[in-house]
Amino acid sequence: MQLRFSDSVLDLTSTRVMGVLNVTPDSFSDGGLYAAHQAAVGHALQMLEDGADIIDVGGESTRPGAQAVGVTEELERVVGVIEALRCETAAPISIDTSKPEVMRAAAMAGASLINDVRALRADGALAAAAGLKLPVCLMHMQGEPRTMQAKPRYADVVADVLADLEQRAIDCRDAGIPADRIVLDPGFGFGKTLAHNLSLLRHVDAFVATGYPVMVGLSRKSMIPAIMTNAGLSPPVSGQSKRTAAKARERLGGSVTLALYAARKGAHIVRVHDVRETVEALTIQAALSDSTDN
Ligand code: 7PM
Repeated sequence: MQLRFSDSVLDLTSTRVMGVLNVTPDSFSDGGLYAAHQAAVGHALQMLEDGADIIDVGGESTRPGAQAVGVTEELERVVGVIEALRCETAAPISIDTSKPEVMRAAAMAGASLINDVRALRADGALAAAAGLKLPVCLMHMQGEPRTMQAKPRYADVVADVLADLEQRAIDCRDAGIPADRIVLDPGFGFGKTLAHNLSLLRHVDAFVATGYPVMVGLSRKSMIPAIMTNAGLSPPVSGQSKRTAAKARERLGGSVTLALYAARKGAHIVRVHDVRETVEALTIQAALSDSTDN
């Protein structure tokens, strides 16, 4: 299994790591856009040094209940970062967006992959992606970010999400995106309860069985504290008041554990914030499965 970019190929025989680069005003520096861009590029280069295989650049917060971001603002956030990063590295850069204008500008700036949590459902997105001839990651989401966690319902979450993604892959192929440019993602936390997320994770192999490369995003998601609370551990603290760094650290062990489990279930790409720790865990797991006893 491999993923073909326009100028390179990513071998997916072992699990690959996608590093998350959020370029939102709060995520890097309060010293203006230029300083934020510089900090973002620095962080991306650090993730590559730590072993990331792909950098996922995102300028729109898809957090449940988040404000929609306008095209101009999203373009301002991501295009400069992709251009600057492209000058520094040949590593594949992914653009996390649903907007066709952003897809086109990102591709011009050097992006190699389109990662869309709305699976190219926005007006013009499917045609834009097909025209750009870039590989696409189709993520499953039930509902819209603002309301998706209200009452997620499935008859059979694994079968339903799988059927939705397979249908979407067919729609994309009909629109001219070849099968070998399609990646599927169950969309953990996007219109799913904890029970839904756990079922999907236990059955990641069912997604792998489709023959498409499978990506998963579990890093720092709320299912981690949810599991701990259910186990009677880590009493829920007032989430809003807590500093981002403290929250991230609190979810590190859970994030690495979930990434490792998904990799064992055959996931080809794990999308993570904590690249160094994830690469370390995956490398150790690989050494344990590869080595012959003596
Ligand atoms: C707040 C909550 C901020 C959740 C950001 C998020 C995925 C993704 C995201 C995923 C793919 C995050 C999410 N999640 N793209 N973009 N798969 N393909 O945790 O699971 O980064 S945004």
